[in-house]
Amino acid sequence: TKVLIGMVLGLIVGLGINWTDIFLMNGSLMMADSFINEYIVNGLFHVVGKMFVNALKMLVVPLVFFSLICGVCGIGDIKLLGRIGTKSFALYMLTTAIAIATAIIISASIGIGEGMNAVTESTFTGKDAPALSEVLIKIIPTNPIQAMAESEMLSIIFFSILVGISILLVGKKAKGLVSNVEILNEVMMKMVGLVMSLAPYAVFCLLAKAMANLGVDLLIELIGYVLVLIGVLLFHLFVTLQTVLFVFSRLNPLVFLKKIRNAQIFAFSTSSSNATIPVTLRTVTERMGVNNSVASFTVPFGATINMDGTAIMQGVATVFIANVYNVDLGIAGYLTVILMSVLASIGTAGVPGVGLIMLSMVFAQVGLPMEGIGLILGVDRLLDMVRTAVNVSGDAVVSSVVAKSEGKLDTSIFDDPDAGAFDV
Ligand code: DAS
Repeated sequence: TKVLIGMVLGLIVGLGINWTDIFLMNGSLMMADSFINEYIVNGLFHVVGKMFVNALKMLVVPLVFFSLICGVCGIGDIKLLGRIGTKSFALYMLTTAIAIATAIIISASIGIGEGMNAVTESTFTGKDAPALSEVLIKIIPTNPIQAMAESEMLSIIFFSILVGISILLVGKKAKGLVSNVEILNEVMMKMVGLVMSLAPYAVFCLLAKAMANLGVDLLIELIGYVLVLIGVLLFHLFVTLQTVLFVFSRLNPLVFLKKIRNAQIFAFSTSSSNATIPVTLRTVTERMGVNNSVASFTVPFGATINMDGTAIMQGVATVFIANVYNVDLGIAGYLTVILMSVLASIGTAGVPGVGLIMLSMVFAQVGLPMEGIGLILGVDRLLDMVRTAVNVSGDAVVSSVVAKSEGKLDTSIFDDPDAGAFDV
């Protein structure tokens, strides 16, 4: 709610300043107007907003590094990686890739954010999106520390996964190390929480500044962005995920949606897939009949590496900001965004607001201005709730499909709409 208040106040103050610019034509008030623009809008608001966006970027490298090692080590021993690990990993990546491709195709064909022609404060030299071959080669870092220093995220993701697998190969001796990495991951989640607690103030400043400079057409564009994003999220939830469910396992989609309602409600209200794990686990085992031997792996694994809703936000936001700032990403650019978002969703821990942190990483990779984050920050906290509910729905779909393929789905439970019903 504090973020929503920050958002509404930011819009009002920004619009107010924008309108005074129009009406303050006579001499005496001109001074006040230029003071407001000079020292408040492009002074205070600009500084606070920039500091918050920097704080988001500050979190990315350590967050991805520790949450990825944690996620891979969470797989347990390498043997478990076998059929269940490979199947769920492949399905998680498939649904995420379909999610973001859908998001990009729909938002690019609608053309959201076009005609805004916003300019960034810094003369934004849009570095051309790197060629895909270049992107693939860079996945393997020559110097992992340098990759971290330069936020080369694909290299960091590759290196972190390799570290995780290598720790597993060390076996029992590394038990202490694994628990230390888990603690460091927890430290990073707390740090995300600290930074996100500043979001209301940052949202106010970033939106007030953007509105003061861009006026009411930004508001109209933002409403378009929110509507398209929610539309794509719902399309993915009711069409894509149901199709995957039906194609792979002939399970009744309508019954499925009724059964996962509790997990979706909890995810919506907490905006955190991680916090929802206990509810998702209980839903998937007691309401859907997935055997615990599968669910205990696929649900936490999904909460860490599977983020269909987040990938959709990253697809829509990238198209929106590219159009607002008139940056032509081209096919190679969008393919890089799809690759980045799928990989970023692997490294995104399921806590509130991390999707936005990963978005700054995607923007950096394809050369979009960081200021763009400020434009959508205000509405993002609202959308985080919807996309987290979509994230956990994807976890539940893949858990059911993998269980069905392993003969570990109790269809008598699944087909009974009221089996295992419970309240959160
Ligand atoms: N809130 C994150 C989650 O828990 C998703 C996001 O931030 O995009 O899944």
